[in-house]
Amino acid sequence: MIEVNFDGLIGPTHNYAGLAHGNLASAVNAGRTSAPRQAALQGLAKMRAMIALGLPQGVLLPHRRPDTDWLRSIGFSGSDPAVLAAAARDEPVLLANACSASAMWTANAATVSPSTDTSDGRCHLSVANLTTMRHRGIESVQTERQLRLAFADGRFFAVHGALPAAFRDEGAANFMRLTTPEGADAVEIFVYGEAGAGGFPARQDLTASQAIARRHGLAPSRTCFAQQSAAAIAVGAFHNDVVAVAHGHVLFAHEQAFADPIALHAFVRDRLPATRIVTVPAAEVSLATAIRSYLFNSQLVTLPSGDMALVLPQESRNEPTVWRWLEAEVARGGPIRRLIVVDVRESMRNGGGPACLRLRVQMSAAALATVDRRFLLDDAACDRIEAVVAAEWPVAIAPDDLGNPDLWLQCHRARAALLDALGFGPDAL
Ligand code: SUG
Repeated sequence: MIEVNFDGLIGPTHNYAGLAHGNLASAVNAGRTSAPRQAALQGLAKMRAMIALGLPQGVLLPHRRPDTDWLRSIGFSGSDPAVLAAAARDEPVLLANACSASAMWTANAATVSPSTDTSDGRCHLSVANLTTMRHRGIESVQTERQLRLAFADGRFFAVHGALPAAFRDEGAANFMRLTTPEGADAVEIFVYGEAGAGGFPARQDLTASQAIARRHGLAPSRTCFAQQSAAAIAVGAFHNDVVAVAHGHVLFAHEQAFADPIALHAFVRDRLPATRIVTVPAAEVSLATAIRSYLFNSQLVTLPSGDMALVLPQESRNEPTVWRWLEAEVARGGPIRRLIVVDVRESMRNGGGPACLRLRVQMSAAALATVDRRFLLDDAACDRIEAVVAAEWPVAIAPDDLGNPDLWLQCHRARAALLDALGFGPDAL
């Protein structure tokens, strides 16, 4: 099986509107001036870094923002400029929702079960409904369009639309998969939250996770539903992937990530005895520090050499206790052999680290050969994207700019230029 990371390219409307309750970075940075061009270039540099490591890399494209279709669905009418002008005048918060570039965090785009885990032997992808946050709930329509295009061959892939809104689902950010070292057997772990922790919403509920496991045809004996700890949600772990990450036979997690870590470890060890569980003790890195530094929102990847590397945000490098722990862990000879630091600061200020920016899809070579090439990157495709970003993406967006008609036009044009450069028709997505 080949694992491909599909990163969300950061869209031209990237801004700090403070829309995500319970996500501390979003709250702290609300009202700041954003740098969309720099943000997209940072994300692209991460994709290039992965390619340079010899890893296959894909991309998902920014959604059309401001989303005038969404504004029409809630009662604004007329041409695009009329819809946007009325929203700016009467409902600036709804306009901010319609402008959010949050589709960049593709770990929330869908949950993916590879073909080896499913009853029909196809790779199943369930689009996340993201209904807890209004600005994120907008995403599922365009996400589904892209996934249906990218993974169109029904012999290998099954794409499911979003669950009904009453089931709160935030996709792969609350999902982990572990395998034997050779990758033959796997378990899938769904992590859900209970409402009310610290007054913050739990954004993934158990019924949603169960529904996805059912749709994907997962074997109950190899599927686990683990509850996120209330302490983690209360200090800002709005998704499991800010306190834990799994890849291959390695589970890397904070000691306080789960409500019942002993039961989770037993489930995993029972089925996959070779699993390496790397736990960071609270006494060495507190939950608050882990969340501030986004230590666990890193990409755990297997390099072509067979060694595992952790792709971390610069913020982890800057946090002395975190970096000390990581260096000691590598020196101990654990499964993580290399630390690779990337700068995704613009995304981080909205609570999105390296792992938030990517959706993993594991597939066979035959399945990969059917994926729409326009969603797969090489250096030449990165160059094409970079040229459009450098020419078209806004340099800065201050909060008041969201009401500026010139910005709306610039952002719609920028995305259209990108679609054109990548060979998509104007209405393909
Ligand atoms: O849903 N931030 C996102 C960050 C998502 C991170 N993803 C993962 N952990 N996988 C969120 O909270 C902030 C946007 C704003 O405030 O304007 C935002 O939506």
